Amino acid sequence: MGTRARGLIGSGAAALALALFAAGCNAEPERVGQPTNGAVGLQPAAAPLKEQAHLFHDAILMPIITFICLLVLGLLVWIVVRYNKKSNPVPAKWSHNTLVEVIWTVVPVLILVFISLFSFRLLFAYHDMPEPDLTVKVTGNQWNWAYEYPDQGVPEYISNMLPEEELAARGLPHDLYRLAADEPMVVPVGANVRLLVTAADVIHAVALPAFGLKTDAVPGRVNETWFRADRPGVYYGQCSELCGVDHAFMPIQINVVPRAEFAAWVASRGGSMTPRSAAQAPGGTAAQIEAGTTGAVASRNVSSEAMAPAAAAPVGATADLPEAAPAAAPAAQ
Ligand SMILES: [Cu+2]
Repeated sequence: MGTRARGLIGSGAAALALALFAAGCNAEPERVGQPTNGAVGLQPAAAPLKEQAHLFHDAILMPIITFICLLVLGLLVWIVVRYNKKSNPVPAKWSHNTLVEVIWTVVPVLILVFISLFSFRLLFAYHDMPEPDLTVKVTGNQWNWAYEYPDQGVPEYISNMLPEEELAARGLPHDLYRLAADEPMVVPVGANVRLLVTAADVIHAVALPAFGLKTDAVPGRVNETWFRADRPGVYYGQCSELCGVDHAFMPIQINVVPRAEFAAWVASRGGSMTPRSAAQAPGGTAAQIEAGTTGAVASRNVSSEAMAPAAAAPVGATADLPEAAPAAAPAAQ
């Protein structure tokens, strides 16, 4: 086969691939809270952190990546055309050029520093959680998730994947297989939700693309993250740390509902919207859950009044302390 014929076949294949790619992009309208068949790019944002992540990806990373790819491609084509054996029969003999080496070292450093400015801003946005309106304790198990609302007194419940046959029974599309759960996490719209994430056996990870969530669930440790869902809806994510044979079967479903509906849901679970004290909450308050760990978050958001007496008290003297004090005791030991 001649070079020309091969070239024609090559460009034909490229055009076909492009057409298929474009057709795939427009296969169906983009969905919020779940993947879209054939779509390319990030899922639509439904929370401020994800919006910032989109901005970072679309406005900073993609232009830089595209520019670098085109630049390298251009250089490559130039070298191939201009310096092949036919066009350049007598090659140059030099092997170093200090100026060029300085440029290709300094310019990438400047590009990385530029990216890092925006990257750190996003990282700080994740770290600087606003005052939480709600705390949900999330525990990864082989192979399901457990959710608990310590401040509302909603005891821990297990969220399992909805079996394939159950989807049709509930009138859900088959696309939601391995995304839909039988007992979702429920949160009110517009609330700052703090997630305290841990695991009971091996490492799992909470990931929900529409909110920009991804946090490891590590046994013996509590990791903290947050989100605020801007609009009601049903949002889907999955465990994102290979955790065993059923790793692909432990989805995360978060239902974002109006506040009144959330209050009704809490009541249906035997909880109450009035925050409970340490003594009343069945599994301890959010502060207790945090204080019970030795991880980095152990002292965050635990009030100083709660921490101080426990730190000073000898072991066994906790009975005389204010109600919240036992919460801090494990952290002080
Ligand atoms: Cu997993």
